[in-house]
Amino acid sequence: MSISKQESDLAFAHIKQAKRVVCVCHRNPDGDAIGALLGMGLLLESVLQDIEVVLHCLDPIPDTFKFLPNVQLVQDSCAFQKGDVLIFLDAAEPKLTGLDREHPEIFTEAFSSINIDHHPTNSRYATINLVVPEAASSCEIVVVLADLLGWEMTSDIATCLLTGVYTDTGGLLHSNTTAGVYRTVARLLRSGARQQEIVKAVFRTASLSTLRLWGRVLENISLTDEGGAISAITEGDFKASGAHHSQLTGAIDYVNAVPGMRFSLILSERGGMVKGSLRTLRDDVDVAEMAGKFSGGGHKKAAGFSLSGSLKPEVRWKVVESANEDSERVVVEEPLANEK
Ligand SMILES: [Mn+2]
Repeated sequence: MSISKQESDLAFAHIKQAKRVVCVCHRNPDGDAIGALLGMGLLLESVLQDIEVVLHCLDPIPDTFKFLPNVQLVQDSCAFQKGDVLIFLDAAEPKLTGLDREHPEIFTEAFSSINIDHHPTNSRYATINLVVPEAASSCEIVVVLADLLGWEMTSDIATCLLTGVYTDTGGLLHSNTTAGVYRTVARLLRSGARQQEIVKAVFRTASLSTLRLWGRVLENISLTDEGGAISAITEGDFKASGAHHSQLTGAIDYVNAVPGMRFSLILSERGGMVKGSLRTLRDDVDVAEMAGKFSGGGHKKAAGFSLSGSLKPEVRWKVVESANEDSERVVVEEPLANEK
């Protein structure tokens, strides 16, 4: 883990000069974004007596994470002012915050900013960039920063940060779960992180609409000649299941479970865009590179992209010779994408 004492001191020097600190995580927030946002917010509140701390996320917090402390304080708008110090969390690029168009000034030298992230594609857009690609989650970097600065870790803060560690490692199951991750988990548990609360809310709770949506994902899986397990979800599927786009999170791991595949992909329609989520279990496949071909990015084993457009179903037919001599041939239908 590679942030130095100098870097953490420098970051804190900027924070102390703020009139106000605005913490911002990426839009469509996941557990790591929310955990880092809330954990950082609580840490700052306890160390900054006279400086206001604002928590910002452009999109609503998914119900899954509503159990976290202070979640009701997250705002979806902010009037940025001179003297604000920005802390960006888990956001690889300015556009992922959703603020780059309406508030481009916060990404310029007019504002002091700190960028805490673990995505290797991070464009280092802030004044101070605490970017650690070896970290499995942004929450781990917040833990290191807090420990370097000697900030107190309460049970609430540890619960927020452990949520990010758990979600970005798929419950400590992904290949990014290093010894360092387990050390961080132990460190957070010692500070009173409420592990079972997280497990229950994040990994053992699914609404009926989520289960119905995932049912469609699983039903629509098809396998390609290139070794991909692919599923597709249309706006119609979202509507029929009553699920929001965010409820698709996690379904990819089941698509990725088909044995012998090189990669898995879920395509989903959302408001004139098609989002692609890519995963692989293999060391010789780089899905970040695949996502890059569609102007996306991410990690070697988990990546994504977003294109404008919609999904068009396509059916491919293939004649295969029958092993059984009684019947002359068998026609196999291979739906490539969702047929609804
Ligand atoms: Mn993350």
